[in-house]
Amino acid sequence: MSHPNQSVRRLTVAQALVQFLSAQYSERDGVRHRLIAGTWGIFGHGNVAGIGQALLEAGEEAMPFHQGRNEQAMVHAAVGYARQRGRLSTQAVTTSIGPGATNLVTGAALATINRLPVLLLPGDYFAARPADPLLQQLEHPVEADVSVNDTLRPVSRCFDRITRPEMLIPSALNAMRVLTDPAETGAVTLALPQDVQAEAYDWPEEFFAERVWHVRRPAPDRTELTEAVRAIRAAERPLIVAGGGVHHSEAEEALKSLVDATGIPVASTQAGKGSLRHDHPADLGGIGHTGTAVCDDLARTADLVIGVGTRYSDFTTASRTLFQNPGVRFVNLNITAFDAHKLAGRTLVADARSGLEALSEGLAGHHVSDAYVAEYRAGKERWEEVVQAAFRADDDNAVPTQTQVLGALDSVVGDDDVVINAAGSLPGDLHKLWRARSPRQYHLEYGYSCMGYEIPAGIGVQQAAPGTPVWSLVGDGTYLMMPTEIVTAVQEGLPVNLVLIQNHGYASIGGLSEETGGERFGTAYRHRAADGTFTGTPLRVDLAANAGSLGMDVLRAKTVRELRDALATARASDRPTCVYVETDPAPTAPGAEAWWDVPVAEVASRPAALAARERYDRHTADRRHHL
Ligand SMILES: Cc1ncc(C[n+]2csc(CCOP(=O)(O)OP(=O)(O)O)c2C)c(N)n1
Ligand SMILES: [Mg+2]
Repeated sequence: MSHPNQSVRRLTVAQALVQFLSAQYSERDGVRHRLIAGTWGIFGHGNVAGIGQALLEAGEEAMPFHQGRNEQAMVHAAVGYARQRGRLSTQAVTTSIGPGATNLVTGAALATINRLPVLLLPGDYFAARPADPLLQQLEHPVEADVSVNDTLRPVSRCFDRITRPEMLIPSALNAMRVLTDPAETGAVTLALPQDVQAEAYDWPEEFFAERVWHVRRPAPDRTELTEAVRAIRAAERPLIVAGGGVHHSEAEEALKSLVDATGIPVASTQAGKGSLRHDHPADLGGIGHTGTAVCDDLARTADLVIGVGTRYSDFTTASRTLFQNPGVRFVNLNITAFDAHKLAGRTLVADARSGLEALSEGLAGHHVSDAYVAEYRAGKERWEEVVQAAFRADDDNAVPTQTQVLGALDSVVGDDDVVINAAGSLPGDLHKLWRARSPRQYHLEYGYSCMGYEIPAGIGVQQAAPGTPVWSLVGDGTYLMMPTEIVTAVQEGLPVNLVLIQNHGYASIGGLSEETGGERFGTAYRHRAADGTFTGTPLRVDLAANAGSLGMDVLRAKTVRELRDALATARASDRPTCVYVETDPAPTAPGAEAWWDVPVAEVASRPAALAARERYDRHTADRRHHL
């Protein structure tokens, strides 16, 4: 189709998409960022001749290309990149058809749940259907237009399938809108049938013009603000719960100003930790099931909880058992009305920074009581002793426990080092113990808690923050789930550091299993014994040798002293380096201060489950509906 009075450029759909993406920018607070900073890809027949050819034609400057090993991992890398860049810049991921495309599902869910933008470009079956079924095609006997890519619909914030070239124009614009919308963002999927990718079309020149997407900071509604201020002024024991929205909005300074002026203490979720520096007198650390004693004590007695950019996950609310003050009320500052309404909260729908600034103005002259300040400061001091005890190693020549590993890391990192983790027993230990020194330091993916996020995310973070030491912390189970992107770090020359903690299986789920009557069934990495169970000797796998074989430098640390030295060496190195350590399983982490609801068998023959169910029933009695 030609466009009268418009100049046009004849390109394939794939070429047009790459050209379009190379000209998109985001802007917030007057600063411009390239929106799609690069494209990850693994090629197969679904994208090699379409997007692959288009990337080659565009060249590295127009669209940098990164080669991944696993499609899910490429999404993790893009997510890590986007989070480090404050959601103002992200990466695209191109895949083939079928298994390449469905490998995206886990990454897409992770991105969407964590509200982090990524652009997914899976190949799809021919739109014209010349010879069904093609290789890797699922033929649905009833719904002929279903493709395996439809599995991406529920995990995407926006999904489209480009079955005609001209569809790309509205669809690509809408995709950019969602990626840069602070309330809607997440995984954005444009499924690209392989014949359409290669088809030529006369594109209007304007489609390729630079386009800047303003990332808005909506201010609060006046009535909601007045009500929120009134509620906070009336509260005697207010507690701020800082969530990931504080970081996404870069609202840390605004939060600090509010807290400095009012004395209201801050508890943080996994996504929000680091909203205040750990040594700020009002920073009480993590809240909820993996929270600190001082936070959870305050949460139990708070009369007003001020949620800032939080989704109130079950870990935060201790499965709705944490906020026990009979009169407790919630004020929720959130950019999505969906989250602001949670726990029957008073809503303050706004950007976190705008909202906090408005609250500071409205609260001028207000300060919580001296007694309240003294109470939480004393609690903070007591918790600091818990941290020190967990980090301290009395014998430098002993095998470290896991919390001593964190203590050693704490002693070598600088203010800007980034520590990445997502699953296992580390998230709980880190939430309770880590001393976050800067807003981006504590990089915990705990929306999806996806084993295997850490290594690829480390690559994305390192790409976003060259020169910053990056630490991917992984357990042995997590390492085995997805070590493949080590090769990518080596290929890209990215000095990501790995701290690999060997404890021969799933310590976290083993503990959970024991608590819930499962007797650690199936959670240790051991040989099958004569009776058929996995209770034989530990598996003799050498994960350090594995990391070395993929191209990393490897340092094996057997003692606390060797560990500290190895961490310092890794930090100074300009090569990707793995610090491997076997840990002493003796528990040195503080126990849970609040409950987490994991249902236990209501009937069973084994005593462990019966005892666990009794405990469970006692806890469920504490559940509350906040109305
Ligand atoms: C992809 C994925 N599968 C399963 C789980 C459930 N899960 C959470 S932690 C964990 C074990 C992690 O083991 P490891 O990395 O060795 O850490 P450890 O528990 O020993 O600290 C499992 C299986 C998960 N979070 N992600
Ligand atoms: Mg383990």
